[in-house]
Amino acid sequence: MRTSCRGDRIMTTTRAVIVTFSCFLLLYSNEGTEAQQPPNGGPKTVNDLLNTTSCIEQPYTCPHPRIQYYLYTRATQQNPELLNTLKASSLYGSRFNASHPTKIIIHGFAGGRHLSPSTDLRDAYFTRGDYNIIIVDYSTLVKEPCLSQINWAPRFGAKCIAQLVDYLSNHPRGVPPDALHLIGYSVGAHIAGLVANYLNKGKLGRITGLDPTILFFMGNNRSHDLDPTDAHFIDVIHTGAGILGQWGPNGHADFYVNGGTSQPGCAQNSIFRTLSCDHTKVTPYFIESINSKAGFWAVPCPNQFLYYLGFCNPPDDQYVLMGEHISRKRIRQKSQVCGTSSSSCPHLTLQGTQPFLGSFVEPRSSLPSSKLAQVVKLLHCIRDVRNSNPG
Ligand SMILES: [Ca+2]
Repeated sequence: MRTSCRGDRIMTTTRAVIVTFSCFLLLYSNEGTEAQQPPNGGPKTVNDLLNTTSCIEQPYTCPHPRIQYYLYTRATQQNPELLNTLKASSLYGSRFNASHPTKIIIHGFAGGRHLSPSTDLRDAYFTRGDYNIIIVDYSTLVKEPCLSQINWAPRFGAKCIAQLVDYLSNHPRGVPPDALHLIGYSVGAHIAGLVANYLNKGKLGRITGLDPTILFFMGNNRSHDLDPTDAHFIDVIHTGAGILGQWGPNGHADFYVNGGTSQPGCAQNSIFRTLSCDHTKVTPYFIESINSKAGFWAVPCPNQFLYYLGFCNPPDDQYVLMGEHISRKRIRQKSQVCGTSSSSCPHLTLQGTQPFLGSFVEPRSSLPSSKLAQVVKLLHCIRDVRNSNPG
């Protein structure tokens, strides 16, 4: 018993250190291009993080004043409408149009409705056409970590967003859950998945997880994070997998950009900046995919090792599109072909009974796939040679 308690304390302390380290990495990452560094006198120790201004105060009921829903349409781009989920008149009086696609954006640490990627996502969609863009703004809760609520706060946020989904679903001018596309970045990706746990009826249409954070969610209980049961379709893009992002798989299709862990242009003079850069790089990839003519194309591949060895180089018709306009139908067909048999799709065994398409992405540009693979291999060789001769 004594050993067990001591073990528990060690585990708790270790977890607190990991969480704190990760929190600061996320906090200092450049999610919000206008994000400010914590002022002097901010939290400096683990104890300081137990009760910060980012902790949620009572009453713990939804809607909560620090979790707000701002509706943007092309007509109201500069003047969003604040939705009140307790009043039917709120949606009646808004520019919400059920005939337009509806996107719900959930930011991550140090994010907010005035910050990228929320703003860039919104602008990219309006460049494309008419949408209902709802940005969930909980910026005052993620200015700094609140360790005392570290497990509970994301669930509470998800519970409130589920109330928004129910509100839209029950409203005569609203839309059902399967018409919704939730886009979550970092911890926001997990919050999007957690929403499914609190819906009164229906199932979400689509969730896009942008590098779901590894923080907080390291167990095997899939009700605690983003998994394929949370929506009809879930696509996940990994750019900092295994460091600040989860390795996955989390969805029906998981995309590992450039191998999923390290991104071009992210070699910085600080390890903090390098790791956070890999994590945040996921947002420009997805944002660019909204209006990109070339698109980001992915090749199915069982694992990273085979990818780097150049064994994943299928014919053109095997590629799938990543991002907003994902080749959903083709991915579905592949999943059905693969089923859950480990003999035809060995990588399925990684996911148990869930269909999984392991994919690795390179921007395809106009090069044919075989030529592109040669270029990729050449770049990897140059990198390896450089790494082996640091001088
Ligand atoms: Ca889940």
